[in-house]
Amino acid sequence: MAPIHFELKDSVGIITLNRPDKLNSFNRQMALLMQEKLDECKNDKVRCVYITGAGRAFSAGQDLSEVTEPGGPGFNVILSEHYNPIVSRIRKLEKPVVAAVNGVAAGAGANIALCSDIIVASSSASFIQAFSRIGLIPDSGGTYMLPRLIGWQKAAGLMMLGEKISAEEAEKIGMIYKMIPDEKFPRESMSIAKTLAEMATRGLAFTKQLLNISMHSSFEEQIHEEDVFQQRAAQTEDYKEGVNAFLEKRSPKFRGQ
Ligand code: LHQ
Repeated sequence: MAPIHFELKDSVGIITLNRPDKLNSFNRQMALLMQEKLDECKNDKVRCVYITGAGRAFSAGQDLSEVTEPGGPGFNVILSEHYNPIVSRIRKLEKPVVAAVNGVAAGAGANIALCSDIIVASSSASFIQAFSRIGLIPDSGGTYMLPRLIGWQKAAGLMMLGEKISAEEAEKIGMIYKMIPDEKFPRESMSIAKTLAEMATRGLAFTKQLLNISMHSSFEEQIHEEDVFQQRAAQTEDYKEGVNAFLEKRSPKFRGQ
């Protein structure tokens, strides 16, 4: 059974973390395959990426039995070759990435979700910055994303205390976009991805790039970037279609161009 399952459906690239008996914890093979699949998602046929987990977990982060195995990947490669290339690909991918957190998300598993563009979680899901419990620091972009999502104080508390929080709490503090009741989760989370896949893909990619840039720019720099990207958006076929459809009082048919 491949540790990552990939499927393209209705222009959504569905990446399923697939080691359910290990709570979808990452080993080297899985981390490298995830990078491969994210690269496949650069293809124009994919207009939204949807990441979820098989079984009861989203992901328990690093497979801790692998790091203690003699001959297993060492700390000198785990971030540089496994997690950093994954989260960097997610942030750079020029299309929306939805993390559909179906169950517990711990350690690097939680932070891969937090690096996605839109994070939704099923009502029974939970998040835990498990690192401090084993003497490690939060990685996979966690120290960058978490304080920006929920503020310094909440981030420091969650990262230092390593407390598990529910999807409901995660929604309340702004860590995720929304919580969806378990019974509706597969359908409604996928419906968000399908909606995004039918939208103006390049415009969404520009929005994503602007959000990335906003992390480190001044107000004046940011409004300059908005000017640059708005002019690019205005050159797209989808903008022409969007404005024509509005004027003709019909629904737009975006093609991602
Ligand atoms: C696991 C794991 C797991 C192996 C559950 N590995 N077996 C970067 C730099 C370098 C090295 C290290 O890693 C990193 C990045 C990281 O991600 S560090 C953080 C690694 N992750 C964790 O510390 C989380 C550890 N797991 C947990 O805290 C809990 O298992 C969670 C909260 C995920 C789920 O709790 P429960 O729902 O109560 O399940 P459980 O604890 O009973 O786990 C079920 C089984 O899965 C159990 O095995 P068993 O044989 O007893 O059924 C666990 O040992 C195994 N498992 N996580 N990461």
